[in-house]
Amino acid sequence: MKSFARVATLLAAVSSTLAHYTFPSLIVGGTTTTAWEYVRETNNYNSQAPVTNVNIADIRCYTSATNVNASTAPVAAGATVGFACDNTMYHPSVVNVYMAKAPSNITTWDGSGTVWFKIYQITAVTNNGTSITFPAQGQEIVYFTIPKSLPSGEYLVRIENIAIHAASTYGGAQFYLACGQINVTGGGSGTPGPLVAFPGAYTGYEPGILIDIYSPIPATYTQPGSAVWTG
Ligand SMILES: *[C@@H]1O[C@H](CO)[C@@H](O)[C@H](O)[C@H]1NC(C)=O
Ligand SMILES: *[C@@H]1O[C@H](CO)[C@@H](O)[C@H](O)[C@H]1NC(C)=O
Ligand SMILES: *[C@@H]1O[C@H](CO)[C@@H](O)[C@H](O)[C@H]1NC(C)=O
Ligand SMILES: *[C@@H]1O[C@H](CO)[C@@H](O)[C@H](O)[C@H]1NC(C)=O
Ligand SMILES: [Cu+2]
Repeated sequence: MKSFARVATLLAAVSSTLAHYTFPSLIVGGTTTTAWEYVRETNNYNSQAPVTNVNIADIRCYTSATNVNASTAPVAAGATVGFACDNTMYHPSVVNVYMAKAPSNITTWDGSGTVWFKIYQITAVTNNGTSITFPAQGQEIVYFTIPKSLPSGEYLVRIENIAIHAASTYGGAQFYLACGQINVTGGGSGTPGPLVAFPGAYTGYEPGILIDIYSPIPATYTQPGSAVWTG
């Protein structure tokens, strides 16, 4: 089993040198929209490289643009929305989707502050140390529901895929992320929470971020981030 774990670690190291991935398209009304039409173009749109430092501004939306040129997609509260990956999420990994309401014009808002709440997650499945599997692994689309009671308004929607194949040392987890812009209509009067900030939500020492998934196989897995708000 030891040698198997070593081979798995080696394979993970090799695959980390291959092309990675971004999330350039929102899926709205069942249609995959143009790359970077409703998603803010990320700094890695060419390299597809992950963020590995949870303490830098890139962990928020992975963009340094000051003139955001993404459009804002109209979406009804309660609707299903998705993000399409430009590859598959081929690493052992988990997913979180967060949202944050723009205080005014979303175009000029960078998403700073303790304003983000989680609406969806895909965690790992464990079996008391016998196995660990990743339902997100190999998927290329992540669908989620905009909570029906979410107040109407303009929101950033942030997808985050945390790859933990090489996460046994600090800074080894890879964050693939992007922020889309949606305009929620027909919403309710819910109060989303708990709220977190990016950076701030993670220290990098969380048991679901700093973790060896091979040896021994973890008996349980703790999903990083705040609790899901379902409305
Ligand atoms: C939008 O902004 C990005 C930088 O974030 C830039 O690379 C891209 O060319 C711009 N697109 C258009 C159509 O201006
Ligand atoms: C938001 O700001 C952008 C850039 O300044 C501007 O083009 C746009 O018209 C504004 N939208 C609204 C609804 O004010
Ligand atoms: C989980 O694994 C531990 C250690 O091997 C064992 O003692 C325990 O009985 C197991 N629990 C279940 C529910 O299988
Ligand atoms: C969002 O929808 C509201 C209500 O229909 C509208 O007034 C506003 O201009 C929209 N904002 C954007 C950015 O489309
Ligand atoms: Cu990788």
